[in-house]
Amino acid sequence: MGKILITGAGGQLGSELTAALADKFGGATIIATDINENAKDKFDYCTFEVLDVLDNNRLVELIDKYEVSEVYHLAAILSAVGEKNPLFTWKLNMDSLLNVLELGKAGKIEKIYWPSSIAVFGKNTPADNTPQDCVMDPTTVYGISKLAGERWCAYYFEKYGVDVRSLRYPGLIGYKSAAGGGTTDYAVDIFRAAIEGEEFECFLAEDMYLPMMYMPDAIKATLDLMQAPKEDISIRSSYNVSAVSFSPKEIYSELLKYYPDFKIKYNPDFRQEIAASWPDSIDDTRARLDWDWQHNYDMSKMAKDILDHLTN
Ligand code: AKB
Repeated sequence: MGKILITGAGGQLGSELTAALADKFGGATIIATDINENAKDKFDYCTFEVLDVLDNNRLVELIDKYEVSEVYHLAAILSAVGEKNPLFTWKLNMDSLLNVLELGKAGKIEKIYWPSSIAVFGKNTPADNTPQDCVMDPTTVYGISKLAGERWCAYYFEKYGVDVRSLRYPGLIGYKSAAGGGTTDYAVDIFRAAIEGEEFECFLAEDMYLPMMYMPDAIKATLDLMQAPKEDISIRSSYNVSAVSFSPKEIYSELLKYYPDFKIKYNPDFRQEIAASWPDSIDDTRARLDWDWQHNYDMSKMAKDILDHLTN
């Protein structure tokens, strides 16, 4: 096996996935890349390179230099921030994916991981227990780019045999890095407010259910999918994966058990409309059948684990 290159390694998912890949395969195997030079500080255990994913020549140069065989292409602009600059979001999310897929087609890399999202679903999607295959009418440019990206992944697999694998992540909740630009990020930020004794201003309505997943489960799902034998992967667009669903009111009530004086006020903004177009819960039977996916954390176990780590 050659080296593993991760784009967007300094981000919320990238920071933890890069560390998990280094634990599994050794730091010497890992090339962490990010557009932000300051991300370097996180990666004293592996190689770090600055990479703007729109700079295809630089990507090819790094792949040749380090003899990379696998790319985890995580760099993307997320749902909330994407709405502020739709055309650039489309360009970054799509052009960078197509560059990576082309490298797979050319035989320069053997395996690709690319994250999709519950943002591919929309207002006409069944909201409860959303099936793998159903109406998909995303309302954000991020969701449109993820849906188009899924179709490109399936296309490159079917036409050119590119081994590309993908998951439709729910909202990811971790405590190690700040979240950036998503609609589900309130569920990350609420923990710090509770610990610091601040009133939390929630940008979603109290009863807005969304599918969520604790970061260790997201990392496990990603590693399991990438390790699965090729013949077990029956979905080459992107797999539904799910763990828990909760509303702001429910996570707030959970935190009240630890911080009885914790206060919240609801001030829904444009992100409420985005959240309302996404599912409440996800049916991930195919992932469970194909590569034995199982989550470990429900909401209470997740909250306890986060608070244990942040306060001890
Ligand atoms: C976002 O909120 O944009 C992301 C996602 C669900 O893909 N966390």
